[in-house]
Amino acid sequence: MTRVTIDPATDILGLIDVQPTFMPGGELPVADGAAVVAPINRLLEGPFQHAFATQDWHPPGHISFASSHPGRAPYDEIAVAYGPQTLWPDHAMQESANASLHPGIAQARIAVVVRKGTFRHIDSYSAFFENDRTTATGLNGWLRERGFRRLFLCGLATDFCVAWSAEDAAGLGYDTYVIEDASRGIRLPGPGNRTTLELSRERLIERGVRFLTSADLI
Ligand code: VGL
Ligand code: ZN
Repeated sequence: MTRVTIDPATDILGLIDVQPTFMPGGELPVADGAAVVAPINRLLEGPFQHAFATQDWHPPGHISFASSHPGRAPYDEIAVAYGPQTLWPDHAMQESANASLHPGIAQARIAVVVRKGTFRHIDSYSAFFENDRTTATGLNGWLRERGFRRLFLCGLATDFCVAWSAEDAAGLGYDTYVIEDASRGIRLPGPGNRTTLELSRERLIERGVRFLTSADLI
């Protein structure tokens, strides 16, 4: 990837679910998940002047919790009203300490925080739409009113919430980038002996999302 010069007026850094619940010691730990904090802080002190952050923020009994479906286990897939739903350990519990933004993140430049997954009967991976693909979070309106046109996404997990956010962002017409060294994936096994990380990367590239590392941004 060639270098990308950041224009702080129209480029924004998007922190997806940088919450201890998704890091080692949390309820749904992503391997090496805490490693995203240092590169994200460098980006927040460096080229970007504006960032948004999402927080996964689930009520008790949330539809995505395996514990809400008797006889089911985490990582099973079930059918719900809006399609397939992967089940997870209970995580990102509203108002729990592990659902806060990671306390090591420099928050000065985070202009808006969007909470998602707050409806008990709909999961939400994307920063833009809940998993029914129609309930909007409002982030698109905020970004447009503020004049942002290029989104640089990072955080947890690359193959779920970052990927779904990037796919929606590209579909909404933003120039969309994923910063790989500032993201980590869950890597569930998928079809054809491939992981959800590999599958999501391919799907995103097909949709015009570009992958880069934080060293490419100046
Ligand atoms: C996420 C699974 C369940 C994520 C959130 O942040 O990628 N994954 N909830
Ligand atoms: Zn969740």
